[in-house]
Order: sequence, then C-alpha cells, then structure tokens
Amino acid sequence: MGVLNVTPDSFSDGGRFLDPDAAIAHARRLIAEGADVVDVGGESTRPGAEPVSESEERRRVLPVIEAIAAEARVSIDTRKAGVARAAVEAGATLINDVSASLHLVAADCGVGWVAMHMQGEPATMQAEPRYGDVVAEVRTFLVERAEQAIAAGVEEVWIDPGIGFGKTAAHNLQLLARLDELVSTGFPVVVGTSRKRFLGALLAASDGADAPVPTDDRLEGSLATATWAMAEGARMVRVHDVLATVQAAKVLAA
Ligand code: HH2
Repeated sequence: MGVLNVTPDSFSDGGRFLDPDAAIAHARRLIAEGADVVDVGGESTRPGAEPVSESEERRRVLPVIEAIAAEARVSIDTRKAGVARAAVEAGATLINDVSASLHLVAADCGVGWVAMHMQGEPATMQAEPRYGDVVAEVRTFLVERAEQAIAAGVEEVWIDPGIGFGKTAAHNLQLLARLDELVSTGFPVVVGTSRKRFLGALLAASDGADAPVPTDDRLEGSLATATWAMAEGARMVRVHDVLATVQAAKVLAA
C-alpha cells in the first residue's frame, strides 16, 4: 500500500502533493513502482495534527481518486463517513479507517475496511499512552471491531495495530515483536511503520545523536520493519517508499 497524503501538514510528505496534478503524478509513480493499493488521505493524523473540515477533505482527495481509480486499487484514509462515501463513489474500494468506526459505511457501500487501533485522538494521543499489555489490548479491540464488521456484512476486513497512534516507542516495538499474536486472529494484518518517529529515535540512538533522524533519513528503518512485518505474516504494509519495499518483498518471497 503506497501512501499519498494530499495534505499541507502530514509528517513526512505534507505539502508535497497538495496540488492535484502533483498528487496524481505521485500516485502514478507509486503504481509504476509496484503498489497494489494507493492510500489517499486528505487529513493528517500525525501527533498534534488539527482536524480539517469535511468539505476541505473532499476537495483534496476526490479529484485524485477519480483520476487514478481505473489504474490501481484505491483506499481512502479517512475518519469521516461522508468522505468515505464520496471516495467510494469516486472509485475507492477500501476504507482505511484509523478511527475503526466506519464499518457500517463499508457494509453499506460494499467495500473493504481496515480497522486500525488508536488510543485517544491525534491531537493528544502521544501525551501519555498507557497500557497493561499493549499487544493483548490492541488484539482484543481489533478482533471485537472486526467481528462487528463481519456481522454487519463487510466481506473484506483488515486489522492494523496502529503503530505510533497513542503508543510509545516501546509499545510499537512490542507490537512488532509479537505481531504473530495479531496474525493468529485469522484476519489479514496491515502494518504501517514507514518513516515514523520511533524509527527516527532508534536510528539516532544508534548514532549516539540526541535528535531523531529526519523523516527523509528513515528508509533503512522503514524497510527493516516492513520486512520484519511481512516475514511475521502481515499481508500488507503501508509505505512511502514503494520501490524499495517491493524489492525487499520480492527477495523475502524468494
Ligand atoms: N499511519 C498513518 C496514517 N494512516 N493508516 C493505517 N491503516 N495504518 C497506519 O499506520 C497509518 C494510517 C500516519 O502516517 P502518514 O499518513 O504518513 O502521515 P499523516 O497522518 O501525518 O498524514
């Protein structure tokens, strides 16, 4: 799954693809590089991000979805029912739902659904994330939501631990280390680690530096974690660097 953020403020590619022509060109590049799904988002959910209005979110994503839906599978990364519905009308066939609450929309529209776990809300989620056993709590939450979706008639349900969404670096690492506990639910697992802050912090620590390495310097960490996730049984990885990840996946598969 290749990431396309049509936003001014996403943590790694914010502002690069706000112009529809630039966004469409980038989507085509992701497809040419081997993305099976292009994940189009019009609202940043990075820690501390401010929400955007529904009309603005639609204005950002719909022209891009309309332009590329015939060329690749499109998922819509949104927390808003209205945006999800409009995106499906424009050609999206998967709702990537970081709020894990839009299963009835997916059922009604007859499309797939990704349920992602998040503790709290983007504005405050990194303030003080707390769990007893993070893996057990995330697993219980996701299985409950996935079963609700199946009961509501959604035929394609994915689960995603929500790396970085109300989680410390230690929580993220636990979720990756024990990914098999999510895979064993039987629901296909999606994992998104690409360029995230915990990688910047890990790489900085290994350099003996204090500040996290910048988002553009997190490729090796992104690839290591995506490859780990695939080897542990994740069926999809959500990444910015599609070409490098596809190559890693091919070697892994061989
Ligand atoms: N991560 C982000 C956004 N959407 N969706 C799923 N299913 N899993 C994830 O891990 C995930 C996601 C955050 O990354 P990004 O889109 O690059 O940044 P931003 O939220 O700032 O737009």
